[in-house]
Amino acid sequence: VNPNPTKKVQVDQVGYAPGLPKRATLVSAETTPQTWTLKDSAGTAVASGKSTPKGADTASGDSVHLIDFSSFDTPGTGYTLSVGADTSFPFDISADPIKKLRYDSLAFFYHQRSGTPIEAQYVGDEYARPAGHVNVAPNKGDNDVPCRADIACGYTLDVRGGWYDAGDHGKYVVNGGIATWQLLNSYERAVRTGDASAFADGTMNIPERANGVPDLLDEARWEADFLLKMQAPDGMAHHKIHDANWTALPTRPELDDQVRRLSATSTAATLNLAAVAAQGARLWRGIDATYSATLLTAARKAYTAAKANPAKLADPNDGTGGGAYSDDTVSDEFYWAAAELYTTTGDAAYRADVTGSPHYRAAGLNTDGFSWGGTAPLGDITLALAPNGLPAADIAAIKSAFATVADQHLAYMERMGYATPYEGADGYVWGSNSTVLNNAQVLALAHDFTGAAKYRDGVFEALHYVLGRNPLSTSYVAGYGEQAMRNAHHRFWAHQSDPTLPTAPPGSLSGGPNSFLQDPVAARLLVGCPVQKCWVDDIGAYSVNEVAINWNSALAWVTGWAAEQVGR
Ligand code: 9MR
Repeated sequence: VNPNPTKKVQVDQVGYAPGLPKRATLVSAETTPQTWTLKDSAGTAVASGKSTPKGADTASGDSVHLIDFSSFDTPGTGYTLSVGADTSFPFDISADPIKKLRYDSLAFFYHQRSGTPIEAQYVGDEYARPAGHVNVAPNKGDNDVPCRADIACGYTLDVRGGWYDAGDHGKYVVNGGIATWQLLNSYERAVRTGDASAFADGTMNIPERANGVPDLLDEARWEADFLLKMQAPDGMAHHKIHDANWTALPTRPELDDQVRRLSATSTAATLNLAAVAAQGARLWRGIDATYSATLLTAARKAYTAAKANPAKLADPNDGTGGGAYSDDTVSDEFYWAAAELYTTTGDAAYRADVTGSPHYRAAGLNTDGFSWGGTAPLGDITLALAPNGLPAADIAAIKSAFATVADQHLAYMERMGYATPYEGADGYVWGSNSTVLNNAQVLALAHDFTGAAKYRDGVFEALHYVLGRNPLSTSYVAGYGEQAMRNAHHRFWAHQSDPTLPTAPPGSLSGGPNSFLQDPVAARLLVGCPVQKCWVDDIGAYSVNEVAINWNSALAWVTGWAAEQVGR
């Protein structure tokens, strides 16, 4: 069924960092410890030991043993682990791959830019393409977009730019919001830890690489500018803009001939704009004061408009030509936006909305973490990270909630065959790899707040899962690992549909196992799958193998954090 053959010895196919725990999983029904051998690239045995039988593992359906080879710590490439006749994929003991992935995961966003040519000098010939959606035939363009007929807002908007959300050509304010926030949060955290030089001008391959501004801010601004353009005259933000009908695979962005349409404004989109614009206002304050002021004005206006329209929900059935991104609970978006506005301005009114929110002090933080539809923890993270005037005891309570939830993750990870901060007792959702990585961010913050090594080790366990220590012996990050995702659901990186087009570029993250089988390919191939095996590397399997900006932003945040830990 799955074109990717599986191994009996499952390792992170990319690398284990020196000085940190190194674990692998053996698939075996034996009830007694098995002898494992670590070999170097010449095939010489350099270490050996015994596995620990763990029995049947629920998430994978495998009978497993744990292999712990932490005591071997000699950097090198091309190591393998063997048990009997079974040998793992090769891997490095090195911090270098994670330092590289920090940048490749960010490069994804330049690839996804709309409204501008993607130039070979930044991405290489195979990924270069003309600008999409700038009104060059057959494109209809995002220059002058009317509202959908059933809304008839009475104006058109120029909403060129931004990032395409995923494998489609839609651009969604809800989702653009969390993705931009996560990149900006990575930067804001790095400023506080002294690691901001990692994102300095000239660190990324983008057109703005010599403009005197940190490159991560430049990339985030590409989307922040789009979010600003989605603001209606009344201060509300349009929920999304996308094609009138779904296009076929493949469809190059510049050849998309569908009519483009704005959906109605929504409270959730408006609060995403308010939150990100307020966050951006404080980050650009000392870098571009004019832009900072523009962002803050837009954020205040959006927040006011959302309070006047507190329950304007996006239509959950509006899924033709683009995703719905509907969300029936917006108290979390209100909290997030108020937290960003209060942190940036110190205004009493925003403070009252923060402290009066049911989400205050990470009240609802749990092992579900955060996502595009659940954004309260983003407000908590900002309040815990950036100086503000809230009582020290309340900030301490937020930080301790992160440690409490991180301990819950570690407790079940201890029991899992393929340890990852997503137990999946109720299944794995669409984009499960982002759940894993967002929960890894919770673990990382617990480490930041407490200094406890166990949380750091949990973050690296999550990365090992994503990079190949999983029951499918697959790295979910393209270009990383011997058997890595290639055939992402994407209209341009559609090599599987058209061999003249490229595969997914290095550093792009597959959505990952989704046990609800929500596309025809998954429904045909994956019936009965244990949750961690509900995945296939097929371009048609969009509910398991798409890429998306809010997933790569999670990968970028976590790899940036991990690279900092191992000393870049
Ligand atoms: O990530 C989204 C996931 O949480 C939803 O369950 C799913 C179905 O509504 O949509 C996902 O987002 C997709 C969006 O709707 C359209 N662009 C591609 C996104 C990633 O698959």
